[in-house]
Amino acid sequence: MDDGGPRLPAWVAALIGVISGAVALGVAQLVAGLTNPDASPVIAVGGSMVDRTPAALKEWAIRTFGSNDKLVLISGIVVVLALIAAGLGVLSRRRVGYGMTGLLVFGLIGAAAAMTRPDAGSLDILPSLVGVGAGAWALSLLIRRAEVHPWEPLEDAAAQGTSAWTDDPDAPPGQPARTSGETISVETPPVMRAGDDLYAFDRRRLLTGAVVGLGVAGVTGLGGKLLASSNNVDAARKTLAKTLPRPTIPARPIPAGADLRIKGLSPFVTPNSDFYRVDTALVIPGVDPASWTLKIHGLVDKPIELTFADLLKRPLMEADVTLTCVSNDVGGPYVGNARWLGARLADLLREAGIKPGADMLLSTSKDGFTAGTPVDVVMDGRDALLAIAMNGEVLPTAHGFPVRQVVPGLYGYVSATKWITDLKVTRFDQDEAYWTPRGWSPKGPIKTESRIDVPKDGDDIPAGRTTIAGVAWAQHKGIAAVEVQVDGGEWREATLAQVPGPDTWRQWSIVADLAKGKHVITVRATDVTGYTQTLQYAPPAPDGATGYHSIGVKAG
Ligand SMILES: Nc1nc2c(c(=O)[nH]1)N[C@H]1C(S)=C(S)[C@@H](COP(=O)(O)O)O[C@H]1N2
Ligand SMILES: [Mo]
Repeated sequence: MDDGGPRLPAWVAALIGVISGAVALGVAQLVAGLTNPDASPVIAVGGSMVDRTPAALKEWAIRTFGSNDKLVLISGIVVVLALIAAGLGVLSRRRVGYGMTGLLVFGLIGAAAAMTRPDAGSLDILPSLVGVGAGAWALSLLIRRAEVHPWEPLEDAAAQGTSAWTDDPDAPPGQPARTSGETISVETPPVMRAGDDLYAFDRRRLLTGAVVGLGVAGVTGLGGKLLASSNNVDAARKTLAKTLPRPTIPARPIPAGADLRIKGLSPFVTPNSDFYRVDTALVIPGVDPASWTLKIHGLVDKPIELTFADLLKRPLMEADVTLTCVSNDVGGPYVGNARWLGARLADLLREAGIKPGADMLLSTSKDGFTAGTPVDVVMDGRDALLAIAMNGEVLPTAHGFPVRQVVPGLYGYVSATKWITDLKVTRFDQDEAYWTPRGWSPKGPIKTESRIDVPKDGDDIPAGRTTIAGVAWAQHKGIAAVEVQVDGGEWREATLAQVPGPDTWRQWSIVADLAKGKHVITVRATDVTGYTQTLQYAPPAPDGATGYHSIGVKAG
């Protein structure tokens, strides 16, 4: 219902809505920073959206945006929220209560999302609710500040003893107008005719209100972000870096011939900073090793609960293992090789005592992600680890600090749980891991694949002798041969680099003589079991891509 006064222009109301929304989010961020960063409404809603995203859409997002997929999602949510807030502002012209109700609804959605996150605590309701309160307060304040009523003198005008309101609607905005015989200053609100509605607002009060509102939103939002990142996890990583235990069982040195050192070819060891990152976490979970524990329970004789100190006291071993993401399409980037330091999973499980009939190891992360790993794979002697370090460095937070699982030969989604906190020994017919109900196969052995790194697809290269090089992987089997074909001709065997074992990728290279013109170069690998990767293309879903990687180049 109208209060009878002239209404604010729609854009002013929309602006007020957006500023109030920003105040709500900023304050929510601050409260989240003080309590739990994951409980920020945008992060919580985004997280729920990630968990509800159909596999095909997730696939598309990873393909299209790569590791920026999270940034794109958050930006999208913020844009949608800004549009909604603008709409609520416009509604508030009719009655502030409409805008307030709208804000409350969004606060409840945020609170519901935060409360239903897998790692939710009872305090997680606070950021959304306090944020909405602040937003509602900002909304009513800004609307009241900006509105001008014919019967109310303007603040500035009143100070000058003049009435701001003009009875001459045709008076040009910002110009002194005659009102009841008095003149007023340039502070006169613009008064315009639009249809039959008289729109007016107090420009100066709106401006100061907007600046203060944006200031509050910015300061609280930034403060919340700072609080969230200045937690003790970084400090704990630094302390651990000084006391990182030495391996009881060091890995064999990486053979000198493992890296062919060809420009453009993936280095044998992927630096941590270049290592691909794939996970469902919008905010990297902060897990303090001082309070970290790992429960091993389920179908075991003796459940175990391990502290981080307990883990460090165990014999630690190193292993060179190449991780691969099931979402990696043919020729894709989601594969990387690192030296991991950790405790042997099989030893721990043996201590707990696996009961007959158990065939699945369900690992759970701090943020609720789960992976289901076949028990027989973990127990067959391969270097399945609870890893605490990566390439000689404390595990980076993005890669699972303080502890993650690494199992050679299995795609990450069924084995490589980061920020791991729980291990349940169970059965595939009794439990389901995160990606299974989302359309991905319950089991995910890595498929034998190969990739051309140099030249790149679409490159212009000089005609004549050209080095073609890349990587091939068949973890826990090992790569036996790589062949390269130019323009559908004969398959020629590439030179293979050395490898420390069967669990890493293997570099390869070959020299080809390319005449002037366009060429298609294709690669295929054969693993140690004698299996040659299939030509048949399969997309990543449901259990990993297959097909030959081909590139096109122009020699000139
Ligand atoms: N907690 C958690 N762990 C996770 C995931 C996840 O979403 N959450 N994704 C898995 C997937 S799909 C892959 S491919 C690997 C990637 O590990 P990286 O990010 O260290 O490369 O982590 C695995 N571990
Ligand atoms: Mo993955």
